Amino acid sequence: MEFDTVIHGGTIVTASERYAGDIGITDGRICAVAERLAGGTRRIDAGGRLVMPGGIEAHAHIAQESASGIMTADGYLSGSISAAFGGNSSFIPFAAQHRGQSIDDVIATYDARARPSVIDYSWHLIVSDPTEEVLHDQLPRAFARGITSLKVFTTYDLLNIGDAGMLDILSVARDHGALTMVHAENHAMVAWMNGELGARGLTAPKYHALSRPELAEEEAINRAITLAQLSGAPLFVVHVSTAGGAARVQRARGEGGQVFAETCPQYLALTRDDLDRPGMEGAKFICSPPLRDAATQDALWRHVQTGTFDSVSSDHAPYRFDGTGKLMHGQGAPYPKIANGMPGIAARLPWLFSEGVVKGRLRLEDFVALTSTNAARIFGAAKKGRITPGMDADIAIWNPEAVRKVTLADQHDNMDFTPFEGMELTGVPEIVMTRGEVIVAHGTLHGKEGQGRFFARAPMGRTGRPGMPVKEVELMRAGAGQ
Ligand code: DUC
Ligand code: ZN
Ligand code: ZN
Repeated sequence: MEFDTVIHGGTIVTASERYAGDIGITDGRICAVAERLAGGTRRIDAGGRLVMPGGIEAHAHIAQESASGIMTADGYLSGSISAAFGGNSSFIPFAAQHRGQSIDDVIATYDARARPSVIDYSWHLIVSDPTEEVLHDQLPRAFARGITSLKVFTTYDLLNIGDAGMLDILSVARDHGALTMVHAENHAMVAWMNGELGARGLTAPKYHALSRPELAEEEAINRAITLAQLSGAPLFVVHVSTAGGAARVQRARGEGGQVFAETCPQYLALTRDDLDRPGMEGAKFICSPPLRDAATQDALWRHVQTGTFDSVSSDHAPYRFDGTGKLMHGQGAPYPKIANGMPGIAARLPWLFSEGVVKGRLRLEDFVALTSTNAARIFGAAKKGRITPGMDADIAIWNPEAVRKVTLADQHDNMDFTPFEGMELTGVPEIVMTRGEVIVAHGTLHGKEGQGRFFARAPMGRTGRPGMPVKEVELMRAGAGQ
């Protein structure tokens, strides 16, 4: 067999095992994995390093306007380059519907925006306006195109769709094998806290953390899971930041629910103390849900280690520390006027490798599962996230011993700060490939603008999760002969 490329001499790591082996690649696909492979037009010597599936970033905001109209600093060129330097071969950012927009127009817009991408991409929709047409005409068309996941919000004035809207969306998604993701925080509790803090004149960045209590997330996760249970739909809870929220996910799974969840490095690496940096510096650390405390970090780590979280995603939401982003409402803006979100697409994998694998919290196989394989499985990326014949050759070769300090320049994004600045991390993705093409090698970009491709995703299967039956719904169905 002749190969375009052979990667040889590495330790292949998958979500289930590690072994010494070579990988043969032809036409962008893995076509052989064996102890030793001869040939190859190009031979890449992995030199004993780790050869893993390239990361799949399943939560990133790229070329996306917030509901209040602030554009992210990264478009698909800089966002994908930053992702690639961070060890990712593909990503699934959001395509956001704002009220009044049709889903078809949203997809056409992001189709154009994503063209410069260096890595492969798909989208999760954000649905903020679930009209009859959206539910029964536009969404099914998007699902048929392979955009098989969507996100809803329980908070923010312009995004929150309410419990009834959520039930409508969950039901439509269920009928088409699509997955509903949820940003879960109780809107009224946050609004009430904003009022209480404002009345006391407490509007510096650090009060953002108080304005969105852990209780608000725990309540909304419980409610989202309960609504998913009633509608019999699968659910993915994004950016879980609380022990109570994670425990609720864990309980639902124990009861048979098809409930998935992620957390993010910032909730494990940073605390609300970071919001209390001098002057407006704290604004850099404003994200929602907010950073918590050390006890919550410990609890979240336990959930990462014991499988409550399927993935660790960056929630890359790049708003610069200037008038285009964080400081759009001026230097002394009160926290409710400061854009929510922080960058992290390049830092996600090196941070998790260093703090997880190198510090002995995670096995290498867990790292692969949490950063690539699980996202591929859950979001229906059938050709990605695994090293086995037939898969896209999306591969990252890691030097597990190289030590690097996080700098802004190393993020290769369009930001003017990184919240991970100065952290010393062990483990570097030295070579990153997308469909057999080297896009990053030893700190140099080889990927070309526009070389990334959209990938369609499959609907979800239901096998293996019995679900959480609801008596009354079963009686209703029986009564209707369904
Ligand atoms: N939720 C996100 O997922 N990202 C940025 C801001 C937010 O509220
Ligand atoms: Zn969110
Ligand atoms: Zn997000």
